[in-house]
Amino acid sequence: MKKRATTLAVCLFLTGAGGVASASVATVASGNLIENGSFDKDLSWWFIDGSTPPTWDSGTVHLGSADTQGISIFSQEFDPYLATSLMISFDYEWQSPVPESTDTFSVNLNYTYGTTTWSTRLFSQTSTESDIGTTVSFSDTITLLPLCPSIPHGYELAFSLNEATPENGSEVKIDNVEVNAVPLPAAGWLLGASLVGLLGLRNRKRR
Ligand SMILES: [Ca+2]
Repeated sequence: MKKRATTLAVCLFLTGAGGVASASVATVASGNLIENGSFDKDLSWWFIDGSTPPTWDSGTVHLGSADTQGISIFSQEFDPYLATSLMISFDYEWQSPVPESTDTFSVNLNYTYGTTTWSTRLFSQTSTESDIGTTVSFSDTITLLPLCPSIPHGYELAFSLNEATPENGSEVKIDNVEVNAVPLPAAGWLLGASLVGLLGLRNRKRR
């Protein structure tokens, strides 16, 4: 009974603080939650997939290539710990030449609970919309569902390129992938502490 009360308090705390992104104090997790997001030496830590798998080149990862057709995918799972908001950023650059067909570059945030996966599209761009040869920095803050630490959960950041034809296929270069937890405001932690205290007190009185 006591264990259940404590778990409930932690979940309430997360719900109460959900979605607030502001100043200082209590950090949930510090630093980049993604491993090898700068692709210094290779593609280690990344899951590589698709009919035309990505390749490593000079400290960057490349989706697709000039003479391929198919899907190119790379992804990485991470644990947001107690974060309720994440700042996700990366740099991308469409390589020349201009593809003859319309190809699509997409980035998704996937959340798996049990056997169900939810997918949020963070970014999508076609080759005809692209600014070929220019490095563009993407950055966005995503509010997560309130997480209860006692429930298994998993997040995955996934990049993909869909190439329609092999004639002048697309190639997208990616670098500096970062996922950082947005710190909770101090008030959220105080609320959590007081809820745990209240539930603890109620438990003691029942005995
Ligand atoms: Ca790099």
